[in-house]
Amino acid sequence: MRKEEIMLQDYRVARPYSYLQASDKDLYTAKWGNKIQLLDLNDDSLPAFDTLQFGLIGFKSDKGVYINNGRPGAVEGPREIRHQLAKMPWHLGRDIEVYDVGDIDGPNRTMEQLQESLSYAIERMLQLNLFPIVIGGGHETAFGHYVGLKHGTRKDVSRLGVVNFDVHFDLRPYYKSGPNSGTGFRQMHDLNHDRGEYFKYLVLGIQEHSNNLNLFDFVAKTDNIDFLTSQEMYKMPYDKIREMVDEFTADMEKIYLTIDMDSFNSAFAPGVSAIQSLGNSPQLTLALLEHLAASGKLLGFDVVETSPSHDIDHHTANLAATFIFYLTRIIANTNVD
Ligand SMILES: [Mn+2]
Repeated sequence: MRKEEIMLQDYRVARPYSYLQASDKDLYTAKWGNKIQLLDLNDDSLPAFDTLQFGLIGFKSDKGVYINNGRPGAVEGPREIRHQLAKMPWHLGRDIEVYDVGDIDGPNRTMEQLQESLSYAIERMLQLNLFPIVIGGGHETAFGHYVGLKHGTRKDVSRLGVVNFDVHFDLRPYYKSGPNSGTGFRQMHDLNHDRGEYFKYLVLGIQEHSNNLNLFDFVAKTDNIDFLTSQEMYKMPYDKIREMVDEFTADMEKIYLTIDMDSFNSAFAPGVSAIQSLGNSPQLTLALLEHLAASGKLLGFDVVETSPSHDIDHHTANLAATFIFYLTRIIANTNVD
């Protein structure tokens, strides 16, 4: 009878993709592929988990990249990153589970419809006490993910901040082009500005040669948006970067974290929508990611813009999976209710 209550749009339950292997009870030899379980978000008989568990969801869209005149391909990111993740050893112990809840997928739907569908799926995950790990998709993933976190989190959390590892601000105005993969954070800004609500946004890894001057102008004129360029990060001691991040995120109650794979040098991440000849180092990024995760403030994170058809020997998908491996380990130890 109550079955009608939850009916997520554009939602595909995870199929037992070939990446999943038979269960291995021996935690010393198990891999992610032996441990990941499938879960149907539309099953309303599911009780919420008593303790925080992880939920993987794919966002199968590169429509925003296409509208933004980038090279498409990120629609296959979720499949390839899952394959890389499955091969990693299980370090999460016996009390943590990872559930693959499937994909948001709709080849004939608009980008905005898919973003809305993602936001409802994220709300449902929070309701179940599943920590959302969204596997993109173009960076249009971010707006859907963010809206879901904003609406789905406890009502007493009013200061949800945003940290983005990216070459681009993704703050482009969208009144002419319409929303796309380069406008998500402007949409977040506008959404909150119109409602008089909290918005704070930090971008780490900006490349001057990859952003128009009107974006630097917008950032300079707007409160609560800050950034470090990739070149600044290269020259700064690690502790200084960490201090800057800590200062900026100090008043955030919760953090939505997003990692654009195009923030890395193409030598590390060739399979992206927009290649980068300079770019952040994966190790520095990982150190900062671990630091952010250790704050206990992360509410959800995503890895976006992996484009398998442009990848070389799965380097980019593997790097994205590596971040999931390390982030989950820290979140499991710090986000204890
Ligand atoms: Mn981006």
